[in-house]
Amino acid sequence: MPESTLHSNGVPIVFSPDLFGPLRASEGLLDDPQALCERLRTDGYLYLPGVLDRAEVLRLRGAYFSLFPDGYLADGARPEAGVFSGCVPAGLPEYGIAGHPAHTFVRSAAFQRFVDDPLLAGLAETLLGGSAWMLPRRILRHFHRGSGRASRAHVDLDYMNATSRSPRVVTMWIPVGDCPPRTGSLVYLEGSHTLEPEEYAPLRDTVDRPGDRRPISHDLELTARHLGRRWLWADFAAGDLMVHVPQIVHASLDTTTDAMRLSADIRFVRFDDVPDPRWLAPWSADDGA
Ligand SMILES: O=C(O)CCC(=O)C(=O)O
Repeated sequence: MPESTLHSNGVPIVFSPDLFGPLRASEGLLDDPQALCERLRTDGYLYLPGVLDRAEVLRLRGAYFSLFPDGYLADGARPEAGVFSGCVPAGLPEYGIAGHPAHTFVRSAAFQRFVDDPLLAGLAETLLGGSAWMLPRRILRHFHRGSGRASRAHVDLDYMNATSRSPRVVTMWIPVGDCPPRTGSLVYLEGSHTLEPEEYAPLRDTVDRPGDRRPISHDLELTARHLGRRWLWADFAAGDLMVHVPQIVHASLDTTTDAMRLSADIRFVRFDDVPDPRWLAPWSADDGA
């Protein structure tokens, strides 16, 4: 991408080589479990382009956007394209709460079938080194342009630490549709899984959500400069899969395209660990977890 300005939570960040770098792709290691585990340890993430069935992912996208009332999608756009009309129909419930399509969708057979892909469970077991299961709280994240919402810089462990700070969790982030940076892609702070939490603790004092100590920052440039690290990005496409460890700092960019951002994140834990009880029920945007 040429040098330009992106945003996250409405805060600008210049897309320049000192602040952004490319994610390293690891799909070539899929047949080598040891190398894959080593890569996850080294990078804190696995970027696996094209490992899922693109047509299947796009079908899921279409099934979700078909649930919206008339007027939400642009005139003539197929649900699979997920193009925003610019208008949120009156009466649509708050995002992700009971009655909203995202709340319905994570409880649907179509979504369950999709996340039950044996490739995902097999990969989790390889990476966790033993029998693993998927936590029932699976999040669907949908942003349209103008919503001013994105995920603040955070580590997953700060949201799953009720029982222990067990590192035996892997998160899988699945773009449900093409998701270049301007559509609101996920970005990872390079090598940040090796940081001590004390190193980013000072950033939490200026986060735009006073009273919540879990997010690290809503300001991605401040975060990058404070920690002297770049944000790693990719031009995600439907069919790509990201895996990350719960200690890596990540965030998302604002959606500024007509095409909407849709993704799912799911987490696997070892059978022999006690999971955080907040992740044992299906996701609802108002579950407070
Ligand atoms: O999709 C997002 O914006 C955030 C996802 C995330 O934080 C995760 O998958 O752990």
